[in-house]
Amino acid sequence: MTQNKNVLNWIEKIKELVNPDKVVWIDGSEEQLKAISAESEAAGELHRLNEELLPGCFLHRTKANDVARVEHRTFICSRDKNDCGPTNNWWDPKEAYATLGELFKNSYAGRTMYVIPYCMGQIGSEFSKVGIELTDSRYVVLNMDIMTRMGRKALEQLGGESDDFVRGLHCTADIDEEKRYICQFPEDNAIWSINSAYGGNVLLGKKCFALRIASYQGKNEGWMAEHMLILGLENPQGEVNYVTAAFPSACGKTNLAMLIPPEVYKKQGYKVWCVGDDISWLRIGPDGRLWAVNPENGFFGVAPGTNAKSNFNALESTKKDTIFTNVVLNLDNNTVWWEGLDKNPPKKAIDWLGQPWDGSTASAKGAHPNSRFTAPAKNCPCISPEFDNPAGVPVSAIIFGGRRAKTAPLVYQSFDWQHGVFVGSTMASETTAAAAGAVGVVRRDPMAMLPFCGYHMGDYFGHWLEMGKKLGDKAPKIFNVNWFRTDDKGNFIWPGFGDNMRVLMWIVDRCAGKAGALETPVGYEPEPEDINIEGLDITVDTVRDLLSVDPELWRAELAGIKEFYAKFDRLPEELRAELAKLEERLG
Ligand code: SAT
Ligand code: MN
Repeated sequence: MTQNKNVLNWIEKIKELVNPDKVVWIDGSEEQLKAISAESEAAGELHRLNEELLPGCFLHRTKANDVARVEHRTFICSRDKNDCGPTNNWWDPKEAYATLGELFKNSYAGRTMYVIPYCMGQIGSEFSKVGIELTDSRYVVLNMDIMTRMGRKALEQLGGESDDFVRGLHCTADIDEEKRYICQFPEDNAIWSINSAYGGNVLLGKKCFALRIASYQGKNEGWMAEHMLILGLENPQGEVNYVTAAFPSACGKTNLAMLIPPEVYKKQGYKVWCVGDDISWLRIGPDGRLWAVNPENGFFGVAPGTNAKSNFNALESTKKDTIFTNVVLNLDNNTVWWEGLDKNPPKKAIDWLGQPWDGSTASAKGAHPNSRFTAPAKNCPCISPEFDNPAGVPVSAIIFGGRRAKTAPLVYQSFDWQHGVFVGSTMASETTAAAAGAVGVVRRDPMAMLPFCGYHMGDYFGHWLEMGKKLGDKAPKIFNVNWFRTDDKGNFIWPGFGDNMRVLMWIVDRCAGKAGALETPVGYEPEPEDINIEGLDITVDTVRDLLSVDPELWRAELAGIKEFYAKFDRLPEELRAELAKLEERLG
């Protein structure tokens, strides 16, 4: 399929190591993909769902020990340990290659090697980047088909001479968690992943390339790879303002990206367009503004909690050509179900572990909390007309956010870019099921990039500050939001979901110079009256509460930030200065 010697030589070398029975190049044609899904079905890896209700859809179950990303087994293998930084696991590349080399040796014996050329970003765009993933998993092939632009066209994008592609090697091996490794080699443009068959560990175009490797490339090439959704907010005059937002995994990026405006805005003609739900590649455009592209081609969304009310557009996106992973199989009509889909769990069903399930056992969940759908972006009813625009969309605002039961107010704006970088760098969130480990623990997750930054986080903050200097007065405004404040009983106070648009409206108006603000120690906040609550059953006083900044809690926050910053040997001075200023403002 290609004459590119760099590609062919690399594959030859890997073949010698892993010793496949057969090599199949993925050309991206419909016949080939159909044949591969039929083989998967025959092998019991995929279960075909109801062809009338869910045409082209399949269910897949992973092994019970393989249901999320494994951050403690994810490594940045930079030559110099200092380039990896204090927030990543470092492994000497020589040792990593040696250890994984042993595991990969003959790992493909008796298996087929699929060669997946794929493109992150639009085909034909000078900003796009090509990767090649070698895998023994048909499930990976079929998911990569949904998540990326793949096949022959990706090789054409690379061209016959170029060496600029990310070399991804994956093997399912025995799915042995003791021997599971996800290794990034930023200086070699390489990723090696073994002993997993779950999402972010094996769909190498996603977190491994489009964030870890790409963030490193971005630092060297003057752009940014961020864990951000992109959405467009269209006003009744037809003008669209774009915002990006960084939240940790499973904190509602997909929901915000596809939100349906509440009635008060819908009736006036407001619309929301989804450009992306997880990853943004950001560059300074010819006009000096910041422009965002979604390098992906599909959504790998969390299923539980997704329903017609929480995210109608995501649910619609999963109605055809979608792969469901670790959800419930409804035996009555051969469809799928998960907690939070509706109030009628199927009585005759199979749970995510493959066991009979009757929907009545309140204790055992039918779907895994991190069960997922892989759906084509083009299925989304509100996909932006700019989705395929290689130039991307101009960004007016960057929003940070996390899950905080207390402390962080509903929304505030940073005083300027530098302060905004401080706000992003000190982001914290309560952990979710998207990664292995305890759920509900507060952890610092700068820019939601803690598990995804491919180099030293201190240098990453420096890169953010640098980008701000280049953008000057054309820089997007930076905000922080928190939809997750709870009352004394632990109930969420803010309604969330589509109503988050009420907060976005203040943000967009601020960017346009149309909304006022109050100055607080942490940043600019709306006047409570400036958040439109028409049609909600909360009062202005509730909004005032949601916006409150409790100095006691914030002093505790300061202590947490100091402790976090103390980890960094390479922390930009500007951020220490911002910390000192915050301390001063809090008194
Ligand atoms: O598993 S993924 O990394 O692809 C999804 C996520 O954790 O955000
Ligand atoms: Mn994510």
